[in-house]
Amino acid sequence: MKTCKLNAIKLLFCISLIVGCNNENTSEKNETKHAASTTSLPIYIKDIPSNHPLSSAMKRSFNNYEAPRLLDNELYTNFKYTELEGFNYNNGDGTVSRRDPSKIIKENGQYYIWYTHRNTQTEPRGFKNATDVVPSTDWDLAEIWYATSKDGFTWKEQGVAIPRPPKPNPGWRSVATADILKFKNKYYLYYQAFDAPSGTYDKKRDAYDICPVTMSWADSPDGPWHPLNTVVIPFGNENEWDYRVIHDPNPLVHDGKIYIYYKSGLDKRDANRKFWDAWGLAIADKPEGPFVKHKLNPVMNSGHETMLFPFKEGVAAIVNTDGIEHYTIQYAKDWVNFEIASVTQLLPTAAGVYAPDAFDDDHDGDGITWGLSHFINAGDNWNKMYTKLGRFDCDLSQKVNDPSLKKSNILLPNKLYFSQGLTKEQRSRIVNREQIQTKN
Ligand code: AAL
Repeated sequence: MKTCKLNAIKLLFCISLIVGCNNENTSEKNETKHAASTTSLPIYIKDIPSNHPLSSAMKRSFNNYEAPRLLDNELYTNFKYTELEGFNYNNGDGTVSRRDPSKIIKENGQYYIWYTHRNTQTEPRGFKNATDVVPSTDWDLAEIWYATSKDGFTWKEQGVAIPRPPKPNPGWRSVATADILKFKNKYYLYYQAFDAPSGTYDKKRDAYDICPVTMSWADSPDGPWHPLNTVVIPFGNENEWDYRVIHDPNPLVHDGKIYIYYKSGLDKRDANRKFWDAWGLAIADKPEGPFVKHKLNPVMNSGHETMLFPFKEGVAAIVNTDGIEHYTIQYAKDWVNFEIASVTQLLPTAAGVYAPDAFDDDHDGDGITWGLSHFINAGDNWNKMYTKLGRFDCDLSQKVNDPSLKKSNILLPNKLYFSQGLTKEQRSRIVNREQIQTKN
């Protein structure tokens, strides 16, 4: 109801802007426009005259977002976080990690989630110190495990879904960062398959963290999983934007086809970290491919680990860190051309969302209200690097209306701000500059 009213206001407003523009050359209308411009903007949105002159910011409010007020914006939310029950992290000694959760699906009356699971003799020690049993990074020497839950808060770890296959099959070193697809009553896990410790520098590609994306399928979410053992999303050619890496496959179903969004990026992926993370789209008729890359790729210009779900007739994306449009929620009505729908804060990281209609392909996505996020540096100790899973709740659903989740003034503890302190070098640069200025 509320949305209809707002859409009506938006429509009226757009029409009025168009009408206003078309009439710009007639002197009669110019007089009206002039008359309107001497009046302040009315206090009620409904009272704004069709030809009232607007600043760029106000035009943007009506034209660029779902709704001008956060409270009415179905694609705005803040996020609440809850610790999970049921996962053991070996007292946070860095030897056990769970990260990069998949989407969550509900089958047989319970929720299922898959994730990167590492249980190694030591914490990650960098690729120079990696051995057959010592991991380089948090996602090295990992397997894909799964867990189930009745309520989404307490989870029961069920064990391995996709083990590391024997050498030389893709992923013999590590399998990580899986996402789930349900298609025609079969289940498909797409994931990254490493044949070297992640972090190893690949001279040919001038990049770290190289691995192909492959897939395993099963008749049941409990497995057994059958590996395809081939690359499903091919790397781009040299000089193409997605030549260096293909990461974070995220499958959905649209118009009877499999849509996989994946991360790659422009520029060198070396230690200077000057690369530009961006997202591509690859489409196939069948889960095993062949996947054809969209000619407008990349379709998103930001996001390290982007979370996607069907929304209305289009697809929405939670764009977390990295890139010019980080911390935004975006929407692509045509599943290709993304626009910013809102800007928000404290977003989940690399989360797996529970989108009940993720694979329904009914052009009427409701949205999401929860999922599991990962939290890197879980023990606040980079020398014992591990990641844990936690739950987030939000209101990005058309059916749910929780005004408390539409607030933007989230109070964070002061110590969080002061934990973002200056380095010694920054402090002395600032002090030196002050001293020079005082002398002058
Ligand atoms: C994640 C993802 C991919 C990367 C690594 C593990 O956040 O982007 O999965 O390879 O980091």
